[in-house]
Amino acid sequence: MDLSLLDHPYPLTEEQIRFYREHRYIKLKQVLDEETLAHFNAVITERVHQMRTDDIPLADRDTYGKAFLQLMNLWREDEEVKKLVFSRRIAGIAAGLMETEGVRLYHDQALFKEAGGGITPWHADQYYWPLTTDKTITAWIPLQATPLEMGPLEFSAGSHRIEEGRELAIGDESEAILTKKLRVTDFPHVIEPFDAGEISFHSGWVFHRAGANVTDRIRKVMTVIYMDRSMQLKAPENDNQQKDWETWCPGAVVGEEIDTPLNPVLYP
Ligand SMILES: O=C(O)CCC(=O)C(=O)O
Repeated sequence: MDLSLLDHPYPLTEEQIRFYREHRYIKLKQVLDEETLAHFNAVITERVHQMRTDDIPLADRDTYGKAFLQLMNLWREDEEVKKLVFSRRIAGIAAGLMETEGVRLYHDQALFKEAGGGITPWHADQYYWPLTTDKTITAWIPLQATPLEMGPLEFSAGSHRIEEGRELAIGDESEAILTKKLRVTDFPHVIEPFDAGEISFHSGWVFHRAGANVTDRIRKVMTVIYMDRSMQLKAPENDNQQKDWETWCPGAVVGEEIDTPLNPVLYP
């Protein structure tokens, strides 16, 4: 399997960088080709099935649990998945959009929204992260074309400017409060399908959600979360940040660069 595309640069235009700076999300087409996508669809599906431990029926889960199966740091379990997570093409886009020289891995996760799976409530990711600056970005990589019925990622474009609501964990409350709050702002609510090979990038403080998967197929998505290469650890401000420190960067020291074996530099 020729995976050389994973190392080919994906040049960004000035316009794309400006768009991201303004809206803190962007969707980019043809980052991956159909062959590469099909390969990782198969590899990641297999790995998710191996790593999955619980088998609680959808109906018995809470809103977060109904949103997706969530498996983390697949790169450490699977050399093949690692090739996607360590892709210089995707990491280079992350660095370009954040207008930073280099990026490190924070962690990866597979997010599989099952057939009949529920919504992903509105939230901002960085509430969970003990990181000092907003130079953080998630590559959301659908492993198939994702029509509206499957629950593609939605964004409140530019909503990183709102501070109220950042303190909400993902759940019924964040969905209720943020739906109301975001409706009365001028930030456009972007709900669009994803083509095969299209990837979105969003920053840690922009609010986003996803609809339910009303199809009979799983919405398979891989995500890679990057941070500025010189990101420092901050003292945790809530239990989730404490847990993230222990899980994603154990050994990192408050006030120092997060340079642990779990956080390799992926670009340049
Ligand atoms: O895939 C989803 O439904 C939500 C993903 C998300 O919130 C994220 O990647 O930050």
